[in-house]
Amino acid sequence: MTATITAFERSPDRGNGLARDMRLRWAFEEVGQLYDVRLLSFKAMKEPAHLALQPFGQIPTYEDGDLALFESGAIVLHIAERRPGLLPDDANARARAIMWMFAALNTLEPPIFDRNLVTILERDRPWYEERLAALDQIIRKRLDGLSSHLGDADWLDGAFSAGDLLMVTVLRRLQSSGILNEYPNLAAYVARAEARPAYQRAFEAQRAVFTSSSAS
Ligand code: GTB
Repeated sequence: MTATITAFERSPDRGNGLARDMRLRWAFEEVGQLYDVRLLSFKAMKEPAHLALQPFGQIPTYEDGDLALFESGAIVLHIAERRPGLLPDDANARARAIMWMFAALNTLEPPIFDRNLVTILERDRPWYEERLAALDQIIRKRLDGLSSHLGDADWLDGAFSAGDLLMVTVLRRLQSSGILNEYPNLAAYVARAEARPAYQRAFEAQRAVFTSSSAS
């Protein structure tokens, strides 16, 4: 049976690969698994049928036979566990790859996500500049640590893994801030990941949704 994921019918990022279905699409492409996509309007995301799958009314979700999942990190882990390509066989290396998945989602993503929200929702507020500066300081601390760890390696721990996949999707959300350019090894890391054929296929697939929705 082919797994089905959900994605925005019309992504607010205009097909720039920032919505979280991109993580799933990329993981599927890395492990060579076919998948189907069900596109949802913002209205449909809040209706009972979708809330039964995702209690917060968000995308993405994953359905395969009897199994329904939400949370992009959990879904990437599930995809990675079922086929080779995203998690090492060695038990210790596998544990470290999963550690980097958590680091991406628990340590890097929160301040980066907050920064994105603040720039969208609080731009006109009197505290905007101060809040942005405080978030940028936290983000730089996290990037300092990540950059030191990566050094001149290609990936976070040996071969490319699900940890790199999630980390890169998080770092890409800094694109418009310019902060990533202060860390040449991290900017090169993101570019290296984006050059992967699996990434490119996933990116084109999600961009095609936006292109066709804008044409209609
Ligand atoms: N923790 C959950 C997960 O990882 O799966 C978070 C899921 C989530 O935030 N989904 C967002 C959503 O459904 C889409 S990805 N939002 C609608 C809602 O909450 O009502 C977040 C996102 C949205 C838009 C952009 N963008 O325009 O650049 C980027 C990322």
